[in-house]
Amino acid sequence: MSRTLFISDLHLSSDQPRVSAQLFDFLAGEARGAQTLYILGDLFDAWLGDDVLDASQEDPLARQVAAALRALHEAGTEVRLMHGNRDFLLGKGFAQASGAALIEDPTIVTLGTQRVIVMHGDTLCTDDVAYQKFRVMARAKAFQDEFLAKPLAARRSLAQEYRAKSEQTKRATPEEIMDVTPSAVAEAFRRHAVSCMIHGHTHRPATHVHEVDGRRCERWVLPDWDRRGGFLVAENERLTLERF
Ligand code: LP5
Ligand code: MN
Repeated sequence: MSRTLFISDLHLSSDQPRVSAQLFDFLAGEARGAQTLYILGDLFDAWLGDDVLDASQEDPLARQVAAALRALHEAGTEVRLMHGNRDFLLGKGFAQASGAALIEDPTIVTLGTQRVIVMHGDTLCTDDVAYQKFRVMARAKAFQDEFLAKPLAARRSLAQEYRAKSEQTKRATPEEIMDVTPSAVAEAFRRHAVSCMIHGHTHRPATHVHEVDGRRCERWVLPDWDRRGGFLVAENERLTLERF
């Protein structure tokens, strides 16, 4: 039987060593023997550029995570990595160091006999207009090139500023705005002709059933790892959400 695992929203940072420890346990334990591990965005709390992997950098977390993913990859599990809204600057350097393959958002995956759409989830939050504006800016190549050309210390302080602004904006934004927009979910099921979706980002782990043009569709939302993490396991097309 083919076993596929999905995780997202770990938000790894050196301030939260417990979460990194949980990931290292997961990669050395539960994940071994799986055919594929999908990481659907926000593996890191903020990714400032692949040069954080350089041996000259004081913080070893990025190197440790890359090494742990590489060990899983070398043990025979394919690791596939999608960008989130915090770590969309993960690039070829990280892919090479970790053995992970960067995948597009969205990607269509085949589980057993079923085609499934996997995504980070932020693109489904179309009512969050302030965020979608930020997203367009942050994903523009010119903006990223300019950011990446700055010294690491300057990037770190800009990222802190963005994070603070984000936390401030979120406090003033109604909860339902920050959840997925139902019409965007329906549109994704329709456009990709799938009836199963897996995503993270909203930190609201659940299984939702949607009816789209008379079709029964399932949407699986992955948990974040900030308080209590977990993963989704697919054994052929059978999905189960597991919490730690
Ligand atoms: O991330 P989270 O969970 O707090 O909230 C998200 C949305 N916010 C974001 C912004 C990120 O947190 C910013 C951190 C990025 C770190 C990467 C560093 C590399 C940057 C490189 C740039 C090329 O994604 C939040 C959503 C929420 O999810 C729910 O979906 O609501 O969106 C907002 O809060 C909207 C805000 O308008 C975002 C504002 C960000 C700052 C804007 C720039 C301000 C200019 C600062 C001065 C230079
Ligand atoms: Mn996210």
